[in-house]
Amino acid sequence: MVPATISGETAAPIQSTDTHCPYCALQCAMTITSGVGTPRIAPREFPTNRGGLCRKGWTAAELLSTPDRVSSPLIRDESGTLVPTSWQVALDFVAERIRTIQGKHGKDSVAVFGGGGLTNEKAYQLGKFARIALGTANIDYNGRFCMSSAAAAANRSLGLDRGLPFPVTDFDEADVIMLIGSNPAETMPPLVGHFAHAKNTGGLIVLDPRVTATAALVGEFGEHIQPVPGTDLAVLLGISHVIAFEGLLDRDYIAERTQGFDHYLSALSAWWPERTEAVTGVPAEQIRSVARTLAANSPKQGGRTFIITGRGIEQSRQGTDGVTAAINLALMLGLVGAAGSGYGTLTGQGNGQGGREHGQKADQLPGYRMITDPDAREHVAKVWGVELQDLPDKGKPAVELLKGLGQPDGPQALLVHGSNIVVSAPRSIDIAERLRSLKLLVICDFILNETSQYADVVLPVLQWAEEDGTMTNLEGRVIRRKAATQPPEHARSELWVMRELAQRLGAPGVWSTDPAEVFDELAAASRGGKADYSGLTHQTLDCHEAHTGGQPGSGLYWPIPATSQAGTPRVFTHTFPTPSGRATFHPVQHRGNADPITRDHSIYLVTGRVLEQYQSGAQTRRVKALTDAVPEAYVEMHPLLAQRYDLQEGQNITLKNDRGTVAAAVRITRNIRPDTVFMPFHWGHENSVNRVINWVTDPISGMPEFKTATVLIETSRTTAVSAP
Ligand SMILES: Nc1nc2c(c(=O)[nH]1)N[C@H]1C(S)=C(S)[C@@H](COP(=O)(O)OP(=O)(O)OC[C@H]3O[C@@H](n4cnc5c(=O)[nH]c(N)nc54)[C@H](O)[C@@H]3O)O[C@H]1N2
Ligand SMILES: Nc1nc2c(c(=O)[nH]1)N[C@H]1C(S)=C(S)[C@@H](COP(=O)(O)OP(=O)(O)OC[C@H]3O[C@@H](n4cnc5c(=O)[nH]c(N)nc54)[C@H](O)[C@@H]3O)O[C@H]1N2
Ligand code: SF4
Ligand SMILES: [Mo]
Repeated sequence: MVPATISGETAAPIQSTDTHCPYCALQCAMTITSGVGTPRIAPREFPTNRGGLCRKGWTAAELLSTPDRVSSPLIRDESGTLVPTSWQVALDFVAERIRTIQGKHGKDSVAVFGGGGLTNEKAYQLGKFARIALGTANIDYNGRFCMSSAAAAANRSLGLDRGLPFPVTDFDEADVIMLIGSNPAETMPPLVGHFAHAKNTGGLIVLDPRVTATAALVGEFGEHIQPVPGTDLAVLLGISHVIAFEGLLDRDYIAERTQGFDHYLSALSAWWPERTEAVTGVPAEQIRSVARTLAANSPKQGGRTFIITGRGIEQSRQGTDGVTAAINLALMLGLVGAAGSGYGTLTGQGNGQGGREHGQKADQLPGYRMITDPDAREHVAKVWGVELQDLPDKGKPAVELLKGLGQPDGPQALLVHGSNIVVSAPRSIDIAERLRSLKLLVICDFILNETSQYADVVLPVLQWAEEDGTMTNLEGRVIRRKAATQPPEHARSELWVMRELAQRLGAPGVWSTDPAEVFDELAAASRGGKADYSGLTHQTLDCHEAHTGGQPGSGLYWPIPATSQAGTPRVFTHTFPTPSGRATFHPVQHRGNADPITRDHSIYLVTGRVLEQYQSGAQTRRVKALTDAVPEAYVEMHPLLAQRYDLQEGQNITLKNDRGTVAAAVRITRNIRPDTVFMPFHWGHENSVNRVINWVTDPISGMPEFKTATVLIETSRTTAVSAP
């Protein structure tokens, strides 16, 4: 912090602190000025946001002093009310209940659910806490709902999952950027500034069933592909077919840097453009023209092209294969690792990248090590000071874990750090039932979100601007988050909460509450792993982020081994971290959605986000300017569909399927396919779209099918029309 005083104001000390936004993975840089009234936020020059912020970033300080902040630990009393209590009583109660439940049902009967918004230090400590303080295998987190398909595909094909294997500034010179199921104009607005060159030269290609704010940028010369929801994989096979059979491949690259292409070629042969059109609704001519544009701008032709995936293709039961098709296309064109070109995914949550590297994923240990790898286990057990046999095996991925809650063989207790499950998990009505059947639900949060209504204990923790730590953004750039404001009296850091519980449970090992010390331990645990942070400390990061010589600081990209202490802005430039050093073409086939269109009146539902709300809405629905901008749940539909059901703008309707119903107001727009409706997932209770979303998962990644489902439309007048 830099203390200062502003003349003319009373003598309150003014603190200005350079830090980063609490929300998405772009991690825009900002300065917080605190000391008088609500802290003020100003954007800061940084390579990702270049002095810009979106509306959520500008208003992020408001939540720090929200009137409904949890002001003391809460325990549910016999009448069912959450009542204030002391930290001592709350922690003793939680530890005692955990001991009793584990005594009766075994160690794995206590589960942990983490979040991609936690700092690296908290995510690391949570993984360690679960494994050696609770001794449970059952820890997973909301990143399973977010990045798991992209991660699984990148690991399988390229040997490494670093969301963007290059800096976002590489987009600046791009000729072509193809965005598959991604809407950054709403989900990461300052990122779109990096697309200016591609946009201005007609090189933006957007795949989305809706004319999103991003699709609207393609202009006259770019391409908006509007597929039937859930068919992107087939579109990509169709494009790849044209590239292969028109001889537009980069044969030298395929020969030198990849393996398995011939096998893939045979999988492509069935996807000629006209067949692809029949499956996807995308005109054969558009498939041909996009394939030719991509090839004409590939590195072989002296061009610079990026293929990028987002949740639109990833959140599906074939999400891993969908991303694999995108990677295969990028490999055919010689993009991956070439200068000024590449494949990547846009990681979502603030620490969505770091959150998947340091051990809160069911099958991982810190440093992106696998918990099933004997060498990794030995290394981490040593750092944690425990015997090898004391490390549990891999746990269940999120959906499986949540489905099992309260079931005879499933977890009987759950600790939640940074997720609002009853709004954001699929099939949320059933998930709520599972939460109700638990013997213990403990929620660490700073507000009472919708999931708290099922909690036995709520522990009030610190918010982003109140604690130190590090975050790893969508480029794998490790940056510093800094304490800028004073926390309220009764809130405590999660590192402290974990230490207190670990001690009460008689856990082995060291439980520091100092983020810099926890980071040093994380760095040691990650040493030699794929995501190696061993060359980093809070202090070195502070130097790298400092503004020097008029240049904005920039953090460091992992891997950052202790031996070099230098970052790695670009990976894959010379080799792939696979046994052969090559990337692999994995053959994939289109299987389609789990929900079939079988009934006369069923329509596609797609889900996603709006600029002004974040995730389950727990945070942004408490910020006035954001809620004024988008106050309630809505369903977007085409005028033709509205006409068919005789619906007016603003009318309340219900979407229904076998899993439940969801209520929302109609918004009529031409920006969507007439057979499809769109609903954001930022609201709870009867307005939570996840009440109708399937919990079927991708067999490789465990990702549920969030993006698409089929529903019937019901209104008081149209019930008869829409009945099956
Ligand atoms: N404003 C805002 N910004 C955010 C967030 C937020 O909640 N609000 N969350 C952050 C997080 S965690 C994430 S993961 C990212 C997500 O960032 P994005 O991936 O950009 O966001 P989404 O809106 O979830 O999905 C993108 C698009 O997928 C489309 N889509 C739906 N079904 C299909 C399909 O079958 N095929 C294709 N091609 N597209 C489809 C939707 O129409 C939507 O426009 O955003 C981050 N930024
Ligand atoms: N239908 C549908 N469902 C979806 C998606 C979709 O596109 N469609 N997207 C999915 C995706 S990509 C994601 S990422 C998830 C996100 O959905 P959730 O996992 O519900 O994420 P948030 O709404 O960000 O919930 C964060 C909660 O943690 C609290 N919190 C914030 N920071 C901290 C912290 O540091 N510590 C603790 N203890 N608490 C904190 C907040 O107050 C809030 O209550 O939703 C998924 N669900
Ligand atoms: S784009 Fe993301 S990081 Fe930047 S201000 Fe908006 S929410 Fe914050
Ligand atoms: Mo996400």
